[in-house]
Amino acid sequence: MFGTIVSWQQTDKTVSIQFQHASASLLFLHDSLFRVFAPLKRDVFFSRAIDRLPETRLQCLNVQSVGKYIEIITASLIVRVKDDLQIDVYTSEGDLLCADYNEQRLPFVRRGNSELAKEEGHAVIEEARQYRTTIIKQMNGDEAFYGLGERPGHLNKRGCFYRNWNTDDPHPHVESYETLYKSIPFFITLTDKKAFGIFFDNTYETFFDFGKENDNYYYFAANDGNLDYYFMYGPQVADVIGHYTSLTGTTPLPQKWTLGYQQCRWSYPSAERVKEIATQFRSRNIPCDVIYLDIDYMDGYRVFTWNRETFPDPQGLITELAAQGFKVVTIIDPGVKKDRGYDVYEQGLANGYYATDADGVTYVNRVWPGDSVYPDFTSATVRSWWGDQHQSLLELGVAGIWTDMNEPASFNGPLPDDVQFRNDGYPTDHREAHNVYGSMMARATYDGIKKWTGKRPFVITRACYAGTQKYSTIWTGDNQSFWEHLRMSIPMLSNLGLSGMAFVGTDVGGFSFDCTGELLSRWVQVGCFTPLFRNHSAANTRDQEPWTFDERTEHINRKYIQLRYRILPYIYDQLWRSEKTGLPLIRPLMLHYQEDQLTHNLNDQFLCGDAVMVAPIVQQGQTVRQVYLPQGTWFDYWSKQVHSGGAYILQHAELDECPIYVKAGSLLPNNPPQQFIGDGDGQHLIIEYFPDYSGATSSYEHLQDDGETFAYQNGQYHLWQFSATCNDSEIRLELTKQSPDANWAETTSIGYKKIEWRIYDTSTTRVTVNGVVAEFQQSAHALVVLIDVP
Ligand code: MIG
Repeated sequence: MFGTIVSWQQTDKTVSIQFQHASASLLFLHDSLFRVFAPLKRDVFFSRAIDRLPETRLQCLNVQSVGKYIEIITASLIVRVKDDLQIDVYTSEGDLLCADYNEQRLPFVRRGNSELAKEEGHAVIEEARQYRTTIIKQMNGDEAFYGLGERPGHLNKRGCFYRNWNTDDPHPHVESYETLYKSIPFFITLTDKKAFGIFFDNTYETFFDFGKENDNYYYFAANDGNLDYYFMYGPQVADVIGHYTSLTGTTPLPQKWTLGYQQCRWSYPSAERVKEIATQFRSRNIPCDVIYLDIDYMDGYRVFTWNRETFPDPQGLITELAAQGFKVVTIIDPGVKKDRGYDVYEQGLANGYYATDADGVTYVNRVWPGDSVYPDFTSATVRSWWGDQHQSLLELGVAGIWTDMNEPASFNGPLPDDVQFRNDGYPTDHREAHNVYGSMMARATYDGIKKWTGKRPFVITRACYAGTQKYSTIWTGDNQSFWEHLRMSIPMLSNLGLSGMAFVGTDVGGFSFDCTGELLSRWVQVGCFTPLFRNHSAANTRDQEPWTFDERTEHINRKYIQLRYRILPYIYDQLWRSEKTGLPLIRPLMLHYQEDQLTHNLNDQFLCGDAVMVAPIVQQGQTVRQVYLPQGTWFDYWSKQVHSGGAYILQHAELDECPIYVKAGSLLPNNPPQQFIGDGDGQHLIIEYFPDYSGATSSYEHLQDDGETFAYQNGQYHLWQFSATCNDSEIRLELTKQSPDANWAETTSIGYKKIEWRIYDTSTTRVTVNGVVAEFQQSAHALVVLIDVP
């Protein structure tokens, strides 16, 4: 397609190459990060994922012609560009990382009578798919593939084929699904213990084959748009995620209450029912922060309205709930009811804010409200108008917005390709706008909430594109109350995390189908470690709130929801770090142990941050499972028994037990018991110390701020530094507090008065805190040291 190299030139960090038939360029942003660009569509930098390219950080860049190719050398890579824009990448030691495949594609032979099979309804794979742009990479042997956003199936995507075309399909999501609600055209290849990533920034339908067509190669492809991709070298997986999020952004620190337990249902039909639910939580002592209002709170599904019969006094309801420590989150769909006299519809129509058909006539399809029109979120003007629509909800005290159906969903068949969008100055059609529609809706919502509340916006979206993590948390859409879907949630959330989405969750208990007490018990054990912790279920399914099965299920729900509130400071700190590093909360073990092959295909365990490892039971009826402990020493969270890693163990776990392990040497901050975030005086913190006896000092940074606003970005926070050292004869504990904004620190009531250390050791006889000998008490597994903070 490009032909032979005719000439090239280097301008600063860019190498521009003229080929026989087209031109292309490589831009080096970092010694390990470069962009490959060919303006097949438009010759401008236009991205829905990247706000602006990061500043270049390059130690060196040497470009020269070597025989028939151009060789570009940075401090960590050797890149060879050949005819036809073939690119081979080596480490600076000369190890091949990634080479373009330059032979014919050779699909596996597929035997059998396809025509007949199709007649019975079997899915039949046709000939090799052809695309306008296909980048084919050579498979060298041991590659494993990760990322690519939200996918069913296993953690490692080798051997799989996927598409990116945001799709609302409420049928049971199974491994063969090529696409779901989200499009994140980014993947990580792990090969020879080294990781690199590729981000194909193209919002048209894109295609990724990781060796399904033939395992000699893997490819990514599109039928339109620019050729625009980024290559990022690790060698650590964490470095790759760092590069990817330096481009597309990180998940911002959310408000603290958003990390509490959340209860949802399609739908709580009336204010009365919502109050009943709230009362149940408090009287049963099950912590909860959020109750959702799904579509039935609206008047005839008209967005930004209330059904005054069932919700006669929204303000009163929200105030009453707030007094009990609950927040309300309402759903908002994109589809605006086509309805003369309905002001939202009228305003949008008068201003031409809706997507149109090819002739410029407002495009109509059908969703919940009946005939509906689609706001054109690809236009900044429309986004800002839409953001402003939330003012009335926010003024009532609505605390967050749940954006659904934004693939966009449509009941009268898919939107035609030629539906028109403004696309912020580059008018386009549905083919380019589809995959960013949800992302741009989330962005509009984020900006609206920020404008009208000044707080860190809580937006939860179903559809997204790369970069949506800047605006919104996501949930994985309509799963089912299947054990299979509980199992699937672990690799799915892990791959979302590797794809830059740090704030994620699934519907705990499963959305469609009927949950059971046992399934909910096991699901809440996983959910309590996922950043978005929301129980949700569909219309017509049986009740799924924590107390609606039997006493044992209720007890188990309470136990794990309480555990969540206990470890919440840890989760909050992890997300604060995430804003800086891009690393997710839910991590597959390969993220920290990529040198260990045994982690590469581990589907039923995950890390929560870097200190905690969860190996939940995800099989019906099971009470024993195999657990892989990677290298290091691990504490059983419950018994405090110590295991040596680099080994499999067999773990017994009754229904109320979730196997959890903490890495020796870890410090974990804990809350005292709470019913909701902000319950209690907030002046007591517990630090758990899991000693490793190495003599090395463990340390931990803990953020304490208002938990709601952006003030932490201006230094209005306390940074607590905890450290601990342990040998056979003594334990040394240290704590310091820094408050970058001294004026704030002097006047704020935010701060701890008491800090309780719980040290999981019973043999030590001497403990010091900041060098002073401290008194301690001995309990079954722990030494407890209580100190007053001056
Ligand atoms: O398909 O608003 O995924 O969470 O409860 C129905 C009703 C539309 C789909 C969402 C689901 C939500 C439901 N919505």
